[in-house]
Amino acid sequence: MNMSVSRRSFLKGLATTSAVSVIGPSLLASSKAMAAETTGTWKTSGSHWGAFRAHVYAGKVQEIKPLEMDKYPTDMLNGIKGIIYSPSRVRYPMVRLDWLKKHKYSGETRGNNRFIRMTWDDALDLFYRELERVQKDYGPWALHAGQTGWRQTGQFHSCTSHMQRAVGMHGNFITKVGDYSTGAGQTILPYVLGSTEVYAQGTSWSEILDHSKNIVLWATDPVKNLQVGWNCETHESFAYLEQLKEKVAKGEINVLSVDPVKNKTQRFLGNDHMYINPQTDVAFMLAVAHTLYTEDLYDKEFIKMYCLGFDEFVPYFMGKSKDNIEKTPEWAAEICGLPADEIRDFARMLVAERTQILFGWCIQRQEHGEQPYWMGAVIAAMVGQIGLPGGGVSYGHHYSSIGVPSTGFAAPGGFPRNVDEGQKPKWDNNDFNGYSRTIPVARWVDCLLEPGKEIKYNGSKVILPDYKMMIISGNNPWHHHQDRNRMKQAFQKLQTVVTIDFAWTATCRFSDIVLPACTQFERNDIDVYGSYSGRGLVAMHKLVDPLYQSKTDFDIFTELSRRFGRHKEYTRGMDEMEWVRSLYSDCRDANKAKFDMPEFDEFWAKGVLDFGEGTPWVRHADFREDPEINALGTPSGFIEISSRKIDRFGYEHCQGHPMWFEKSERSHGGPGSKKHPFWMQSCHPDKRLHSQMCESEEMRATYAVKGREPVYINPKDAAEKGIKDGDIVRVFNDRGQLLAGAVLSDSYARGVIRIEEGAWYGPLNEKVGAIDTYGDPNTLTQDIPSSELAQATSANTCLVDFEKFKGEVPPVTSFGGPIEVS
Ligand SMILES: Nc1nc2c(c(=O)[nH]1)N[C@H]1C(S)=C(S)[C@@H](COP(=O)(O)OP(=O)(O)OC[C@H]3O[C@@H](n4cnc5c(=O)[nH]c(N)nc54)[C@H](O)[C@@H]3O)O[C@H]1N2
Ligand SMILES: Nc1nc2c(c(=O)[nH]1)N[C@H]1C(S)=C(S)[C@@H](COP(=O)(O)OP(=O)(O)OC[C@H]3O[C@@H](n4cnc5c(=O)[nH]c(N)nc54)[C@H](O)[C@@H]3O)O[C@H]1N2
Ligand SMILES: [Mo]
Repeated sequence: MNMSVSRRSFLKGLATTSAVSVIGPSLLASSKAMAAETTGTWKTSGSHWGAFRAHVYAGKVQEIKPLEMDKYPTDMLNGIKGIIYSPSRVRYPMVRLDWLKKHKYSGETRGNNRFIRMTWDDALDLFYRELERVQKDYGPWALHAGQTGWRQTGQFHSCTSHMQRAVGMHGNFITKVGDYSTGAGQTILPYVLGSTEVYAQGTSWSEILDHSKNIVLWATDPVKNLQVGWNCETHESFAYLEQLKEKVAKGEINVLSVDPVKNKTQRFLGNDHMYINPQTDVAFMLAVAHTLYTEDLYDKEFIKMYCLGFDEFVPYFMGKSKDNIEKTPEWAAEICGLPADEIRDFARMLVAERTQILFGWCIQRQEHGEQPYWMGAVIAAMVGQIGLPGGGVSYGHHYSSIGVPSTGFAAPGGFPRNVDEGQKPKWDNNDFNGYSRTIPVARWVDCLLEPGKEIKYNGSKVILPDYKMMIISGNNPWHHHQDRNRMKQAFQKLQTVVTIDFAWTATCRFSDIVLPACTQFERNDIDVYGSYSGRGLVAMHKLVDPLYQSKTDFDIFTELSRRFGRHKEYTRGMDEMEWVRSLYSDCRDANKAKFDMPEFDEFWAKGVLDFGEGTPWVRHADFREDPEINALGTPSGFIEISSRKIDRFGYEHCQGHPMWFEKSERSHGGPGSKKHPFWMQSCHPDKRLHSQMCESEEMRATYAVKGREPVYINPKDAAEKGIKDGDIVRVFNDRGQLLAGAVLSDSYARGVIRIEEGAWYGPLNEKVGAIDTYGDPNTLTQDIPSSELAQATSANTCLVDFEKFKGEVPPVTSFGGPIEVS
């Protein structure tokens, strides 16, 4: 398949594309939202989508408008009411019929969604009975309560902490290391740059705007992804992105996107674009290194003073070691689809002027995902601008206000996740039966399918535990994990699954006991305003009382711990508002010397506290100034272009220096592409936070196609298959099949399709292989590790094919809760 490559010279820059304004203060300014209300009250709260004021009247949230401080609110605020009043809410404690009635836990019918209603007392008794049984009959290795995720915001109510503290007071359990976001990146970069980098504050946007002449947006879509934050998002980054757009238009900064897709940021900035074949960035980068080296353009001084292992690496790209292939631009062109001359031009551009490279994270959520990040650091080192304002490499500017200067003020703490010091669990048993008690996060399904197997992980060995019970809170594994049909098989082996959620997700469908939590809008809390900027604090006022029979996670786990006499230790004798006040008061004390925070009541009434702007900063400037005193956290203290430590692990798929590895599935002529020619990327959704808000009917109406999740397809690819905009399409591979609604768009290169992650899984029935009626991309993704180093998810190493769906279209089964039986 031939890929259309942008031949415009990015060196001369200046795209004339008319940029569509996708962000702006007018976003939510409906006349209704601005109208003065005479009845009801306005309350303040915060969320992953930003801070807002809510008009509450007659016990109902009537409307939501952004906080005045937020100049770039996301239209996802419009989806909040749809979360609270979703037909998919978990209303009552529910227990799976077959699990309750039949013997041996009835794993074979798990997922049939048939549940019966229970009283809170009965449901919690059952939950407690199962905890007891598992600790008594097996031991701590038989319980997995370690999976975490995007709990709603609020420092006190952070729900996974509540679950793990209460369950931890009862007994020990299996937990995880790493995460789905940056599993490969956060594992490799400490060896190379001395920290995870992905979760570190980056060079301030103001420094980038003032000093960069080139910005490479490498697999990153900040305009889409900065709509949400881990804590309450301020959206201050968008002010800088607007300035960047002006500078692009004036020709003051050349911005170049390296991506198989013209993404939302590229369309907003109107910058130049390099289409690259998916998953081939490392081949491209090796050829860039080859060019810098053979044209003698690289910074020898920088390599000598700040780096280690360059000499061991050179023979690899010069064709003198390992595969003995010289990594010339001509070699790379065959793989990555970029003409050799463009690769050379790109290398020359990097060193000609100050260049800032900004990576996103999707590129490491693939097989060998460690390599692009390592190789990216090597390129940046050869360019020699690490530690200079507007130069070097960043791995986080699309995330949670990274790049907005930090204020440095202390944030409020949270509810403790662990048991208090000196306390022991009721079942004080640390015998894990030879199994590992911590597993790499994405390998939890492997445990069920291959219990006892020994796997390699980051220099150590992990023995996969044979767990029998799982407790899920604040995450949605039937969204976040890969390969649904494999998960179905694995879940049949589980004895008991308990899920605590407010939304009846596919995870609830595949559980045995489901407990109704309330949403964050039904409880009081406090949050940081600006995850990395630490701009201020937000009061999270309870908007309405918990709906139906839902309770706060705090109340649920108080009641659970009461069953083994630990509720007083669990709550420390404090109720919700006492906790919120005490978190505020500790924060006030911590900041006393620097900032005079008001009394709690004053803060609470006002709703927000502004610490003011932070101080601009340049990442790695201190290291550049003195690499001995400010040594990096790598084994040598220097940037490690080759790593002896990794080399000594002796891994096949992550060796002593960055390398190009062919993928198990790769489009554009790569392995598997004859049978399933299309690369499916499952990027993060523009109008959701993962699976959160998919339940919002108002929001779904803005993007769904005939009630299905969109699949984005290049118009020529669609035409060849007789598919038109709005058609229902069956997307499939050997792992599964789903229905989705076609959206044709030139933004997608030929051979590339996108289905956004987080679409609610809606299997036609519980059987392995059943078609997914709504369009969850993880019905098709591979459940394989990035490598022996990180064992991270490789969701984006995935090939599929598709066709126009013929025949009777089945109804979507994802929404509306369980089938209630009596
Ligand atoms: N194919 C593919 N898969 C992916 C990704 C990808 O790019 N492609 N991305 C991965 C990444 S980076 C991530 S971070 C994960 C995200 O995976 P998750 O964090 O599991 O995804 P969410 O949809 O945010 O799930 C959060 C769940 O917690 C519930 N919840 C929220 N707040 C509360 C609360 O206060 N109390 C209770 N009891 N429940 C609550 C929500 O209703 C929701 O069901 O997905 C991963 N999966
Ligand atoms: N709106 C919204 N924002 C979010 C989230 C959300 O759910 N919704 N989730 C948050 C979370 S938890 C995370 S982890 C981050 C995720 O942040 P990322 O993982 O960085 O985001 P993605 O949108 O998945 O991908 C970014 C870009 O990478 C490109 N890309 C993918 N594969 C390749 C490749 O092989 N080569 C190249 N060159 N480019 C490639 C995609 O086309 C896309 O434009 O987003 C955060 N922000
Ligand atoms: Mo993530």
